Amino acid sequence: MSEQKTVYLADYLPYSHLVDSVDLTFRLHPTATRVLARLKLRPNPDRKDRDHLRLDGEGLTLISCRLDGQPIAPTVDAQSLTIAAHELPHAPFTLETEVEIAPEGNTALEGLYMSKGMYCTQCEAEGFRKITWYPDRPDVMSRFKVRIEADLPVLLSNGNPTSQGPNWAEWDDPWPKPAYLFALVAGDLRAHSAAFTTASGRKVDLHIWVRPGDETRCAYAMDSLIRSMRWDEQVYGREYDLEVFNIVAVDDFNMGAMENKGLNIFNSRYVLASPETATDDDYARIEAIIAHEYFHNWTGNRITCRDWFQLCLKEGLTVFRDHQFSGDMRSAAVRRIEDVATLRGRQFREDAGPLAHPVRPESFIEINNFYTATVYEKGAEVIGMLKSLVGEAGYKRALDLYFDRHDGDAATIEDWLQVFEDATGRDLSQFKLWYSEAGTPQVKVDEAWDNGVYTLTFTQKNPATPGQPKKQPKVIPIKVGLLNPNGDEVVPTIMLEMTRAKQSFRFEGLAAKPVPSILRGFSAPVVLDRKAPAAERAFLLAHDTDAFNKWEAGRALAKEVMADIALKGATVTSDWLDALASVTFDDSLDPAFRALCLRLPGEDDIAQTIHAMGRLPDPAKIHAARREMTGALAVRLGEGLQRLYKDLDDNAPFSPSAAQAGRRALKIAALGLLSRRDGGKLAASAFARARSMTEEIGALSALLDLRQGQAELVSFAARWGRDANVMDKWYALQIAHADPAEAADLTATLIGTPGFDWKNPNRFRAVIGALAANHAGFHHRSGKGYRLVADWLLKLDPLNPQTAARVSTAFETWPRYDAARRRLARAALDTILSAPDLSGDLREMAERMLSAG
Ligand code: B3K
Ligand code: ZN
Repeated sequence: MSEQKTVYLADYLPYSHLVDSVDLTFRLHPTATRVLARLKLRPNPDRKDRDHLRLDGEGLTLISCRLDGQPIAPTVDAQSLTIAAHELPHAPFTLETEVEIAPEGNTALEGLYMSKGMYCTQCEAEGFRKITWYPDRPDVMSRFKVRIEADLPVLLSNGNPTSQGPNWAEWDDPWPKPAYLFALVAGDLRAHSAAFTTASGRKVDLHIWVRPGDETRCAYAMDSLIRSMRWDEQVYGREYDLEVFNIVAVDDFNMGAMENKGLNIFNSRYVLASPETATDDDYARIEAIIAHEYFHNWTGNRITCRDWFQLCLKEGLTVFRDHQFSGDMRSAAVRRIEDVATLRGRQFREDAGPLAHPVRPESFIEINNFYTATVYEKGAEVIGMLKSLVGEAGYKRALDLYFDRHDGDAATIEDWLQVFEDATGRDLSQFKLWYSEAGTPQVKVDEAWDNGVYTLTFTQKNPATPGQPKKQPKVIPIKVGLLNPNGDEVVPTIMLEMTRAKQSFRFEGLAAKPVPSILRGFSAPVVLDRKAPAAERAFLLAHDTDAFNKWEAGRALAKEVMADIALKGATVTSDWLDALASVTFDDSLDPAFRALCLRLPGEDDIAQTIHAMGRLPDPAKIHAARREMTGALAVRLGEGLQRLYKDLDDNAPFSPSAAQAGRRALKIAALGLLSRRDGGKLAASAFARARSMTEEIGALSALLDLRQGQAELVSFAARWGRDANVMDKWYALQIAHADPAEAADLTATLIGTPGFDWKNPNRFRAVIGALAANHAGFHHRSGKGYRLVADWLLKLDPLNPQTAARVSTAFETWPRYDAARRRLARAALDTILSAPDLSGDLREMAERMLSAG
């Protein structure tokens, strides 16, 4: 069991020594791998005190230790190896250790582990210490050379290959790096290869390594990689810096992917794609994640983080960059809407609950618990605001300066903000609050119209969050446009800069009271509090020139309708139905955009909205309200749906392009609604005729929503039973569409099937995670959902604490609900906490969640 120790940002101290070079030799064996490490060390001139040498290590069997060639007996405990200061030379010295580790038994998937006969590593954040004794912290950067010895055909590590022979290979990474970027892979793998010539004319060999048979499904990932490399040159002026770039796909992986220098390791679900096996969403995610990991080469690897509190320095910026990239590759408006929907669904939820924390936290127990939507998604939004405030040109100057000044550094948020101040002359002291204060600001909007003068008054409220009762006003860039009552835009987008708790902005010279379009492009991660009549929302949905706000108007209307039905038993309003009908059938609009408008707000989102209104959300009523709205929409759209479906159901050869994906998304949305009218006839035939996984899943979803599709589920499993990534969809889909009263029982039944390989994180998430994501099912009043998820978290925890802790966030919203549900959720969390030998990871999460009440 790991020890619960809180780490504080304020305690940062540079490391006692510098590591000039690291030579590693791996003699791979499933149960007895030997790791020989030769470190060249010298005292850190930045540390005036003469400190002892303390190296991190966990679960290592020390075989030998030599200092400058002489055997020594250092002090070793469960987490460290220490050599006392008086035993250390004042000058540079060499420390050699040999340890034994057992990758086969490593179920935590951190450090060196095995997945289906292949060796691979995951070191971020603190996994390198499970491989060898080392100062496992990001500010210790060093040059790594690696020798791998194993009876396997493919042996990979970071950097460039230097030499190889039968059963061995050597790698040299010329770029100093922290240990968390170390990687090693060994296995029987096949490559999909290509080449890239950088802007300055250097040739780079590109390889995507997969299990035999999968190499036919790598083309899209490779294409995404090449486009990412070109884009980073063109937009950020950043070139790749090694002779090879390797990507490896692995089936057992705790998260999406990892940006190890020159050797990215990916969850296979974010690499492998073919039209028959991957949905359009999968294609979009592959493109985004390939780009994200590649972009880390500069924002993360060449410039890394001084300590883990600075995580958003690389993650927020790299998410921001991958959003920009996807916006450039696809429809920027559609991407923005999707990104904001994710932000609200995950980060606003986090910010409103017991797990809320600042973009740059100030303390943690287990750093892996801070790879959160706040650090990533809100971290990216903060950079978006910074860019809005300093403008395109200012942003470019600041980024150029950042790369110039900090290449090779382990940097901080202070360094990051300093380059913006130096490049633009702007004082960012107030802006910095975005990094230190948690919580989503609420911005209330009031308007006044008087004698041709239109005034918008904003009032910001920054709600209390755990450990932060009082907040200060933030800088909020609010992009606004004004429309005439006839629908013309009278004031095109301008940015209002809010810096005080309450602030007014005047617009003069208007002939009529305008309709405001506020927070265009979602220019700040805030909640707008503005009462607007349904007719005005419908007007904006029809006329707004800002695509985000056009969508947002329909969204806000839908949310109001859903909340009214759930809370007051109201009926579906014709305002909303009519407004949505005109968007649905407006062929001048992008089909992808229309599909997004037809996607009703999620149930968790409505629960959050109702809670923010000071009311109790009832998951069953919210679920019923959403179904009722879908039914009413199907009736309102009527015969037009059939026509729309036919128009979109073309025979064009498959392309993963955003344009074709948008048409498919609209077609599937139409199919879902049509099914409400024809009892599922069309969906059943669409399933039988499906030519892509997107269509197959779309048709199956429509059937499952009608409580049909059993035969289709059987045929799907018969066809895809051998493909784990596809079968994950089969599990998750049934649970997502299950009747809330049956969701937990269905999950239990699926758990009983032989395919439920719960030690595989993807499968665990596809089953247990899917139940947690079925809002009304998980929060069903029986408490079955809570109990089942808690039981499985406890079962997974001893084997894979990181994934258990991650999935436990299912419980983060428990304080929102009624007393009976709260009691049940508390009981589930108490059961978790009372388990003997609970991991530090899951303990920290459960304790933080319980502290809310
Ligand atoms: N940097 C990794 C995440 C590591 C998570 C460690 N628990 C992937 C990414 O953000 O690109
Ligand atoms: Zn990242």
